[in-house]
Amino acid sequence: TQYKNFILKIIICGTKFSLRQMSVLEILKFPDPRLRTIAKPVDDFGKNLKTLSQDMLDTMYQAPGIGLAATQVNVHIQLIVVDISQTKDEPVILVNPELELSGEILEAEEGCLSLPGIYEKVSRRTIAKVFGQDIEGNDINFTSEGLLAVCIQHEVDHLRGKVFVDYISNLKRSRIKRKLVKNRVA
Ligand code: GNR
Ligand code: NI
Repeated sequence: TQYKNFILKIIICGTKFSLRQMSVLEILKFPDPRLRTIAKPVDDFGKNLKTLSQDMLDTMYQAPGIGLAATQVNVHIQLIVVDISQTKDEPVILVNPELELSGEILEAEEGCLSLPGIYEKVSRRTIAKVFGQDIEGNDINFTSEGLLAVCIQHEVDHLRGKVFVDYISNLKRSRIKRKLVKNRVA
C-alpha cells in the first residue's frame, strides 16, 4: 500500500543520511617537521575537499578540540575547521582564510592538539576580520572576536607552518620539545 511505501521511504532516507563513515585522522605532534609546511591555496572545491573537511570535523570533535588545521592531519592545503560552541553543533569550515587583525592585544592561555598537555599564554589581537571561501567556493567574510578570533588566528598560523609555542621563549620551547619527545608513544 501507499502507507507501507511511505514508511519504507522514511527508513531508506534515515539509512542514507546515517551511512557516512566517521573517520578520525592522525594528528601530527610537535616537533614533527611536517608541522612547518606552508599550506597551498585550495582551488578544487570537489568531493575530496568535502570528505576531508568532514573527516577533520570528526577528528576535532573526537579529540576534543575547538579547531583543527589541515596541516595537523598532514594535508598541506589552506583548510581549517572550527567549532567554539558548547553544544559542538556549530561547525565552521574555512577555505583559503586571510586575516585582517585589529583591536587590543590580549594575553590568553592556549592549547594545541599537536602539543597535548601543553598550555601557555599567547598575546594576540582581539579582533580578526576573516576573508576566504566556504566549502562550495563562495567568497565569505566576517568579523570574529573573543575565543573565535583567538582560535582562527591559531589555525591560520598552522597553515603558515607556525605553532603557538613559537611565541614563547626558546628555553621554554626547548623544555616542551624534550617533554613531548620523551612522552611520545611509538
Ligand atoms: O582545541 C583547541 N583549543 C584551543 C584553546 C585556546 C586557543 C586555541 C585553541 S585551538 C586547539 C585545537 C588546535 O590545536 N587547533 O589547531
Ligand atoms: Ni593547534
